[in-house]
Amino acid sequence: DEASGRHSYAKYNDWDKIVSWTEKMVEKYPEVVSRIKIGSTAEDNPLYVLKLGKKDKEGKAIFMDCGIHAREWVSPAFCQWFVYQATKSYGKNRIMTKLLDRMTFYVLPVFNVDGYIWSWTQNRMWRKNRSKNQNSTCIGTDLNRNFDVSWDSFPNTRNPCQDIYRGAAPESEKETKAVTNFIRSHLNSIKAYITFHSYSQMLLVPYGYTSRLPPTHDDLLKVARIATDFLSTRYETRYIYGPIASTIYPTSGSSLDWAYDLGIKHTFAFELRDKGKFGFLLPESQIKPTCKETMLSVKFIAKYILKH
Ligand code: ING
Ligand code: ZN
Repeated sequence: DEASGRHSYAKYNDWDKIVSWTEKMVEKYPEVVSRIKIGSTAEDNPLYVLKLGKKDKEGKAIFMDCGIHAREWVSPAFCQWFVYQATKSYGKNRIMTKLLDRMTFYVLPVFNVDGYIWSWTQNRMWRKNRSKNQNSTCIGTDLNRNFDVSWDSFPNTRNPCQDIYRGAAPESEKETKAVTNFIRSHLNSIKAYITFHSYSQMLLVPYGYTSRLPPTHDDLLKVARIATDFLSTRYETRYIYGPIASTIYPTSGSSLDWAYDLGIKHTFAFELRDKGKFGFLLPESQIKPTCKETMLSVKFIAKYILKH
């Protein structure tokens, strides 16, 4: 039974295991890890951010979230891997030590907790959160259409029975609100926003709501190019990169566009493995390789942020 046994970085972990894992990380590495409850979900589960970095320092910060979509299980697996690698290399690996000494990583390992639980217990292919909708018996809002950026400009997000339902209003969802409040209150330090999805093997930059290119497009594209080059060095995994609208499809109300227009100049969305053979049902044997190659990209982005 998948739900029994211990937490493992090589397996998909259910929500209960992830919660006890967050506690364990704080206990094991109190100098560099703390846990912040940024809010709670529609079904009253806690939303936890792990704060990584040497205590009592100012400095630049990077906000990362995983699991905004329930069925994309390799995404939370990556956030757990990132925290694991960062903590265990602190004081051992020169680059990671420097990063944690000088900057802060805010890691939200599961954004859509209620949906994640639902995908484990009821419907493996669930995407949205689990909040009730008025005037519809269909459940859930797509949290990645619920942000206050060009919200509602695409009519295909208006149907509560669809997987890409935008919600009743921008930030109507408790999960969205918790994240946007947290980011807004740390805007002085947050210099980059990275969100992890699966699947497609892409590294996306703004915008999704328009085919217009953002003012810092050249810089974003350069970072994306080098980041995907680093990623491919480990297993030759091919990623494509570019703006959301032209690389995957046009979308409105996404966290990436919202974070960029809020003023966070470095925003990236990973679409992790694979390209469709297994899709959301990526075998556990691919978790570690996916995490290892992605780590190279994220470390490069972090180093770039520290320098610029
Ligand atoms: N893909 C993303 C989605 O929300 C995306 C693509 C990423 C759009 C970032 C906008 C911003 O549709 C998946 N697989 O969820
Ligand atoms: Zn997704």
